[in-house]
Amino acid sequence: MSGYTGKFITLEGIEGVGKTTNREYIRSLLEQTGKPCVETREPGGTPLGEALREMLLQHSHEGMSSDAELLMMFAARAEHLNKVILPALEAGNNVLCDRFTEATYAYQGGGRGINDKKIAELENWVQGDLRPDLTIILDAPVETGRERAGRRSAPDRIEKEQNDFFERVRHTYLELANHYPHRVAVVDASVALEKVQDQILHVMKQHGILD
Ligand code: Z5A
Repeated sequence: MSGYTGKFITLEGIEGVGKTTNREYIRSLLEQTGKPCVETREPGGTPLGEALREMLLQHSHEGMSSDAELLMMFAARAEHLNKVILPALEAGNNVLCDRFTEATYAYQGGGRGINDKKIAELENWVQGDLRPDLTIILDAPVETGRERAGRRSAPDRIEKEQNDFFERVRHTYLELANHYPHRVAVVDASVALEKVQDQILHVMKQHGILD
């Protein structure tokens, strides 16, 4: 839990499940709490983070080692926390972040096979006790997500991985929800948008984010 008066909400899932599509809706729900909402994303959210994002996603860095990828995610996160997330929470705002550390467990842990103890060490170092108040995992079969994402743009360096990589990512997300049910919720994102948003509203109420 963030321990701040504003809420720290993160949005997760494999590519194409609707994170970007649902951000505006979640933001409007958070604004019902009477506090402004700072919307941001990872990797990115700061000039340094966005530069690291470009290096992480562009094809010119094919073959990057998994450890380098992991450390760049946390370098971007350290900057993001210090310059954006913590100041926003300290000022009493809600923060809505498109991906955060659960993505690292899913992609670098589940996808790349890095031991989750290494990830937990970095998480504790960079974040201290800070954890999101609620992580919403938009879940859909890999084929559905990839088909939706493929309609939108050409794959980046991570998106060009094979289906088995994304199956491991999806599986790790679902495991995280099983381990941390008090702060990680799964929404079935394979259904029509209206039904996805009904579920989002429900989990936000269930987890005490909204009355
Ligand atoms: N990454 C990592 O490896 N480790 C980390 O620690 C972090 C990140 C933080 C960038 O993420 C990459 O960074 C990501 C993980 C890695 N790589 N991958 N793969 P990103 O979030 O910027 O990129 P993304 O995951 O590829 O997001 P996306 O492709 O933009 O997907 P999305 O935002 O979830 O989907 P969308 O754009 O909202 O929707 C896609 C399409 O589906 C669009 O046409 C919508 O209109 C449509 N859509 C959405 N919902 C529905 C429903 N319900 N029905 C029908 N159609 C729908």
